[in-house]
Amino acid sequence: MVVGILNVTPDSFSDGGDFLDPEAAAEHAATMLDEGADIVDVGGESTRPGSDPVSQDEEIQRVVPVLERILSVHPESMISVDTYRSGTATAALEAGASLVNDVTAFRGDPRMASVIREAACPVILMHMQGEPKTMQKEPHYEDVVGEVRDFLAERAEYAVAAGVRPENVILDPGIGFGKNLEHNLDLLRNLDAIVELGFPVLIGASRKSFIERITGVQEARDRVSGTVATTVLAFERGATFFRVHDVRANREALAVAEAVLHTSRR
Ligand code: HH2
Repeated sequence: MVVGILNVTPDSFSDGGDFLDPEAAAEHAATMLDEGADIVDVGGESTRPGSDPVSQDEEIQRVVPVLERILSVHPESMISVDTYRSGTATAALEAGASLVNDVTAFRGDPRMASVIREAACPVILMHMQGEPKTMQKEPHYEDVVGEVRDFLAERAEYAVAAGVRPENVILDPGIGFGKNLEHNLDLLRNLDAIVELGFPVLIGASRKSFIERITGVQEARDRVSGTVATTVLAFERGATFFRVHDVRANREALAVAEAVLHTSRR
C-alpha cells in the first residue's frame, strides 16, 4: 500500500506551506491518487525535529476542509489522518477518513484508543523516543531494534486490550523519530524483527534527513532516489505500507521489486 503524504502545514520539513490552501491540497491529493496512492495521509501538524505543536482547533481547521474537498471529488478514496489527538481523529473520521495515523501510538491522548475502537477503523502505531521538539538531541538506545520491537509489541497489546481489533493494527518503527543515522539504518536492516510481530508494517523514510547524511542531497525534494532505495529494501524485508511524498517513483519501484521477488505474479 502506497500512502501519499499531504501536509497541510506551514512548516513541514519538505513541503511546508505548499498545500495550506484546501484547493491546492485537494489537487495534490488527486495527483497522488492518479499516480497510484492507495491512501492519502493528511496531517495538520508538523512533527519534524524541533517543531512546535498546534492547538486541536487549529489542526481540525486545517485538516477537515481538505478531507471534505478530497472526498467530494474522489468519494471512494481512503484518507488517513495524521494526528495523536482524539478530537481531531473524531472530526476527521466523521468527515469520512478511513484510518488514523498516531505517531505517539496512543500515548499522546488517553481517549484515542476508544475513538479507534468505536470507529472500528485501522490505526498506525508508531515508535518515537522523546518528543519532536527535542527528539534528535542525542537519541540513545542499548539495542535499537530490540527496544523498538518491544515497544511496538507492547503498544499493539495495549490497543487490542482496549478493544481495537488486531486486524486493524499497523506498526511503524518511526524512522527519524528520536533516532540517529545508525539507528535508522539498523532498523531498516533488521526490519524482519518487527515484521515477525505479525502485524502489517509501515515505513516512513521519505525524504528524511538521514538520506542527506548518506547521499549529500541537501534539498529534501531531491531525495527521491534515496527514498526509493528504502522502499525497495523495506518491501523485501516484509513491510507492506510505504508513506511517501513521491508516489509515482515509489509505486514504480515497488512494481518492479514485486515482479522480481514474487515470480508467481506472472
Ligand atoms: N513521518 C512524519 C510524519 N508522520 N507518520 C508515520 N506513521 N510514520 C512516519 O515516519 C511519519 C509520520 C514526518 O514526515 P512529514 O510528514 O513529511 O513531515 P512533517 O512532520 O514535517 O510534516
